[in-house]
Amino acid sequence: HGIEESKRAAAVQAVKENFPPDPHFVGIGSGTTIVYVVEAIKALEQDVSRVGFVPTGSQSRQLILDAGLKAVQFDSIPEKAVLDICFDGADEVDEDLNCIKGGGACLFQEKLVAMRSKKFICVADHRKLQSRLLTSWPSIPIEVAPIAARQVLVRLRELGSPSPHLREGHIPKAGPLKTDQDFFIIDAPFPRLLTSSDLKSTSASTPRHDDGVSNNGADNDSRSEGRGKDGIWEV
Ligand code: DER
Repeated sequence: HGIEESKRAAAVQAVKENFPPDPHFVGIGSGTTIVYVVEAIKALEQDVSRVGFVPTGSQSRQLILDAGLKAVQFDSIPEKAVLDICFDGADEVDEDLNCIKGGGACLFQEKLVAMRSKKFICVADHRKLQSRLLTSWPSIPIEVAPIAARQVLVRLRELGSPSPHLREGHIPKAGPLKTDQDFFIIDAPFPRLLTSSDLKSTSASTPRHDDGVSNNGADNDSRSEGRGKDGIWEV
């Protein structure tokens, strides 16, 4: 099969095996594979005209509207309501179904929708499956508020990323790409996935100054609150 046929086959099977008989809200992810998921939903026998399809960004919303389906923005869902299911793609998946997401710079809304869904169906062709993450997708995308970007870059370097960097827009626009939330995307390459002990060990280190010099720990009392000498907060 060519790649497009593999994506379509994965999408058709995912919808056939998982689309609920009478859902109220269904999450629709971002990227190119999800196009085949919407196509498969449209091809279902059942009537989906009353289903609220919740987008994960402007591309996803356009896809829902172009398919003639009802789009319901995340903040319009009734307060106590949850989504019956959410379909989305991924950049890389391991055998435990851990995913790297964010290649399409929609990960904030994707996460919002996935976390509010009873079930998350990841639709990915064979290229995405690796024995461990960071094999074919070299970095971890992070969506960050512009004002926090510099501090997050510092922290990522402390966590061992050799070259975390802001993702540039691929359209003629000087400066970093902006997401649907008007946030930046940092891509942080890592040689291997961090473990919780990696995170514990670095966060236990003494707070660092901007110039990277560790303080002498003199302000132990403030460190207990996680705030370094010069106010840098350990995350
Ligand atoms: O950004 C994401 O996480 C998307 O789901 C996306 O990367 C998947 O893209 P694809 O279906 O075009 O490979």
